[in-house]
Amino acid sequence: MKDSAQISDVLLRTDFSGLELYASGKVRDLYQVGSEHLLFIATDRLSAFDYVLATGIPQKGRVLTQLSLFWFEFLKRIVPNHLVTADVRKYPPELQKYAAQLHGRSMLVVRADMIGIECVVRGYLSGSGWKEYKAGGSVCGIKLPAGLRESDKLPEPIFTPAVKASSGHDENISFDRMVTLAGRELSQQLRELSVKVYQTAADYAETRGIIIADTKFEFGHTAAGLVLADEVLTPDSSRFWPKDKYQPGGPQDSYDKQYVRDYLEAIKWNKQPPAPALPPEVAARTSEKYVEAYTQLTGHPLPA
Ligand code: Q0Z
Repeated sequence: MKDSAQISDVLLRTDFSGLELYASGKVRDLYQVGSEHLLFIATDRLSAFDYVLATGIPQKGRVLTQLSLFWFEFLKRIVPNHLVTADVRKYPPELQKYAAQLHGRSMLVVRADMIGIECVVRGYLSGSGWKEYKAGGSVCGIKLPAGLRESDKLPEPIFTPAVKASSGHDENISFDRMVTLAGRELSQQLRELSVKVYQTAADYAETRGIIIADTKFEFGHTAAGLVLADEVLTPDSSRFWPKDKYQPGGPQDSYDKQYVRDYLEAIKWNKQPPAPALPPEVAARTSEKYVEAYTQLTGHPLPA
């Protein structure tokens, strides 16, 4: 009966009465569960040009969650992570009444003491990295060779930390600044770990036809030590480029959001709120791109 209703079921906002909202982002919500755990939920919201659009993308929350789970498993020998379980039946009893909403798009995680620095690794020159390079030949204080073009592959991946600025945007900082904020030993540990995790994931993704141009990790301290937290190596935390279309010398099409960006440019949205709704076919094609990213990267269909 509701096969079609199920698969087109879009979650724009969560409402778990009785649970305390711990944090809410543009596209994700975090709830407090007991004193030691958090419930991490990926909604189907989509942000483009810094705004959350009025239209949800079917399957997006499931794809991001399942991709994070894939990477946590793939990377667990290199880095411990905050995941407890994504099996809703193993969630605490008070969450069971929300099982249908939570299935596939949520994770029960250990509450960590988050390190307030975004651990960004770049293998390619794009976004703010490209802007900084164009302006002064370096990125976050790292001097790069002359003559690089936009989207070029870097000689080796670089660690370019950032902090949340008051504007809500990320502000790139030098490694020295990170040392001042977080201490030398921890900063060196995070830099080494971040680059290793990126390299491992990017090497794998390339064999599956996807370039991970850059990505952002967030780490925290738990009783068990340092863990990789948040979502990992998703299209929302990374730039994914289809390898077969890679053409350095300019910006690359986004693996997932290109139809949305093209539509918003075509209607000449002034990029001021309210963000417009998307035509159903743009939402549907975008959904297909997210699902395709999962399938292409993992080699498996998106789990039911
Ligand atoms: C992650 C974020 C989101 C908004 C806090 N395991 C953890 N322990 C403590 N804090 C966090 C985590 Cl993952 C944590 N964020 C990022 C997620 C909505 C902000 F769903 N903030």
